[in-house]
Amino acid sequence: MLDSTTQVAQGRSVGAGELDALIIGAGFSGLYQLLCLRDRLGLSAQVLEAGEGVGGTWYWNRYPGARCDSESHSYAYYFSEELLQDWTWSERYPAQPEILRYLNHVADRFDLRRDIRFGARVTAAHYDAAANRWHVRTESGDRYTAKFLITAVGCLSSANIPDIPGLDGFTGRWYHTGQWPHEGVDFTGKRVGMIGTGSTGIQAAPVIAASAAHLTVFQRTANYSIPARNAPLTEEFKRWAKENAAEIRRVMHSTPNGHPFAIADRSALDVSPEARQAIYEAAWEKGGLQFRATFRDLLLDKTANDTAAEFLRAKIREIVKDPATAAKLADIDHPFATKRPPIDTGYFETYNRDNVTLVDVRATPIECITPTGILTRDGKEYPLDIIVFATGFDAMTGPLLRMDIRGRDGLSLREAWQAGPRSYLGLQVAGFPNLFTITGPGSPSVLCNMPVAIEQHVEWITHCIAHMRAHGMERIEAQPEAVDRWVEHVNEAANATLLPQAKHSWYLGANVPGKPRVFMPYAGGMARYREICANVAARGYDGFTLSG
Ligand code: NA7
Repeated sequence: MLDSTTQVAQGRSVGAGELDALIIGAGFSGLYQLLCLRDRLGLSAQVLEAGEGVGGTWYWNRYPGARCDSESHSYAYYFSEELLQDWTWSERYPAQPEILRYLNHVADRFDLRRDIRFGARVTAAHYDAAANRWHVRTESGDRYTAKFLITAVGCLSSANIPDIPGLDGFTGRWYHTGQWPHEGVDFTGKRVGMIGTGSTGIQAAPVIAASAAHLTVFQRTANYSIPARNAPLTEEFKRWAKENAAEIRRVMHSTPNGHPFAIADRSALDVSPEARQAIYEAAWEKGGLQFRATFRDLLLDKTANDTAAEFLRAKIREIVKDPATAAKLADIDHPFATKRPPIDTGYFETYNRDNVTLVDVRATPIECITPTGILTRDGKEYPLDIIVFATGFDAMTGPLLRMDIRGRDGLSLREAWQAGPRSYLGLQVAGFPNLFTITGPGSPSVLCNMPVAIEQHVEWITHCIAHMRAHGMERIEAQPEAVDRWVEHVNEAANATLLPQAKHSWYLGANVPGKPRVFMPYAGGMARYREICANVAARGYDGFTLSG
């Protein structure tokens, strides 16, 4: 029998022999990591990308209404002044095609494409301790060898398609929003059923309803949403963003969630009810994720949170004309922002259309998918031509665990993370030397404006590898005690907030049956995390073992 390393080592060897570094994924993370390692450190580095183009999340998520919830001037790389000056966003929130154009622009501008292999889905990566090398294999059997392996696989790239009986026999068409056909889907004259009311469903529903004959939304958990108030950017704003890039970067680096706005330093309970209402009204009018920044204690104190939650529930009841539908939409069972708070363009208004129906599948769960529709437990069948699964992702750990990653002594990541992800700083896992996980579980990642989290990780990894080279070090590995301490700290940070109170949140892995319930991202704030990582490096990579 072959050992695991030998199995991976079989197959066609590709590329110019052994590489210094192999990067998995060509989204925001992988592109910048390639640039840093190749052009700044002079390493031989390559990216393996499953898609046929760059973009990662934005390559796959082409569903109707797909748009970023971070404001465009903050949803960009800040490492290059020239790049900041030569790219101009057109809207307050960038739509998927514009982000994809941006990432293609970045790939061309920095000549990255020549070191990216497209259509190369990594299936296995095994560490050979004797040689201190990673052997990586793709779906098509190509194999690569590298000293450093860096996963840039994104947090939301493994589609969660619920196991509902009958899907195989459905005679219509069905799609998951995260695997959307490139040619688009024509909803004209179709009866569409959409399952899921997270950020994606909330973006997609108004757009689907505008062209479908009928849209039935299957809601399991009612959700808050705040108007995005998207609009074209004015020439004045575009100029301001370019002229003030340094200040915008400073603000993003100083806030807990990496957005370009500060959190107000006041408690929701220290102002009068009238003043609070006025503050919420102004934030509602302004729109966007900034609503969360109105008070410093919305995620820390349940009573403070209740004031925001009640304001938002009242807005739903005000917008939605049918009281029964409004009641279902406003029956939200978790504190505001303890699940990722969506922002929308006409979501609640969509339920005032004659061609839209809301089905509460918490009250009457989906029994099965029939050949012609969806049947709920009360015996009602909803006839459908198309089913859209806006059911989210096996977040954070899913993209890593679907590859067969094995560290020392054949230890698989799946075994190591059986009871939930355990990492040091979200960057390394004990037993997996020279493997770095960009925005891995245990780092701020999804609780932060992603490009900010990504740049910090990529730069930290780059400095770490530069340090190793300067000191003749070949291997770096997280120490088990450092992992234990970090996991404890990640838990403490989450428990200091209201975040774990949303029992069905994907932050906890609760959306995927059988997944361990562990709060995955680091909730201590991006600014604090940045400082922790910088201190670890300054102390000679405290908590890591470096060896020659
Ligand atoms: P989310 O936020 O995970 O939302 C998925 C939605 O699908 C959510 O409403 C789920 O209900 C629902 N869902 C999942 N499985 C089922 C089944 N089996 N039956 C009924 N409903 C189901 O994913 P999104 O794609 O919207 O957003 C992901 C992130 O992308 C977002 O947070 C931003 O960071 C960008 P549940 O709440 O689990 O009861």
